[in-house]
Amino acid sequence: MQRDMEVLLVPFGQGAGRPGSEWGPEALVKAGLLEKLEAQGCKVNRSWVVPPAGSSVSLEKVCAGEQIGAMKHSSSVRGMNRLLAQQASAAVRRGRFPLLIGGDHSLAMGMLAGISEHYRRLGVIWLDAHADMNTEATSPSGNMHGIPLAVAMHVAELKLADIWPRAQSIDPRHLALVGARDIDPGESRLMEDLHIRCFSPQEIKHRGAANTMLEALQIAQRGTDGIHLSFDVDSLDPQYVPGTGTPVQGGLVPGEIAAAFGVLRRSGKLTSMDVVEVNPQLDQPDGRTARLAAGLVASLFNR
Ligand code: EXY
Ligand code: MN
Ligand code: MN
Ligand code: MN
Repeated sequence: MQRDMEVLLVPFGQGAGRPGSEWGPEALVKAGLLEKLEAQGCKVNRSWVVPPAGSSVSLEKVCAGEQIGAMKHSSSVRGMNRLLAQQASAAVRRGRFPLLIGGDHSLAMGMLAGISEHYRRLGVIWLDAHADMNTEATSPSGNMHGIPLAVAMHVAELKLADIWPRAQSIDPRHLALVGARDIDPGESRLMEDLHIRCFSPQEIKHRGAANTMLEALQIAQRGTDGIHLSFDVDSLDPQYVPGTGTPVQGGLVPGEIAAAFGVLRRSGKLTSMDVVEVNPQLDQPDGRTARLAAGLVASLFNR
């Protein structure tokens, strides 16, 4: 895997239903993630993705635009993702490995929008307790972090192309969900219609995490020229990640994520990734969620 990295730190959490994930990047930096990557020989170019400090343009103004239906903070979410898409696209153009440190999961829209410009077909592995593919019409919460995959597949009102003009939509045939266990009715209908492969925690525990990730990797790499890993820390069981905003019982244990990441590391096939939904305001005082996430992400780049 490319070890010349563009680490995009995005302190933004308005896609989530509760505040706090905007402090995720700071917590992951404090947990030593960047030093861990450098210790594995990665060249870490870091940039904070916010409107230039002191600029007359506030984040709110950058994000001006009409509300999309009932989706909360939709104009600021879209604006922030436009900023991110520009930087993600530039990172790929520079030949670097884009790593997004969020922030809530709506930021995957900006990553996929900017990165997809540079690939004929981009595969996606979505590691998450949730399917994140409600549309504006089916979302039960109105929170934008619940729709990024519907946006990425161009089945929502909002499209990747609204975020980055040269974005390409993600083909559901190149998408694998790993760990999903809290799926809304609208999402399961979509998953059925689009024949999206979803590996539940039960299946993962039965087959083993490494075997499961091998199959997910085959799905994401068949006919594609790049693979994006979207790592939502709530894929882990809440007992290990108290610091996340939408915990769901029956999740994966750290050893399973580590085994799955070992398969991805050895494949060398990942071309970009994000780590999202760390919410330090909900974490234990010892910062265990950020520390666990930092260790797992760095393990993907072990020499
Ligand atoms: N499916 C629920 C919704 O759409 O509101 C919950 C989504 C949680 C999304 C988090 C990021 O994974
Ligand atoms: Mn809100
Ligand atoms: Mn998610
Ligand atoms: Mn989730």
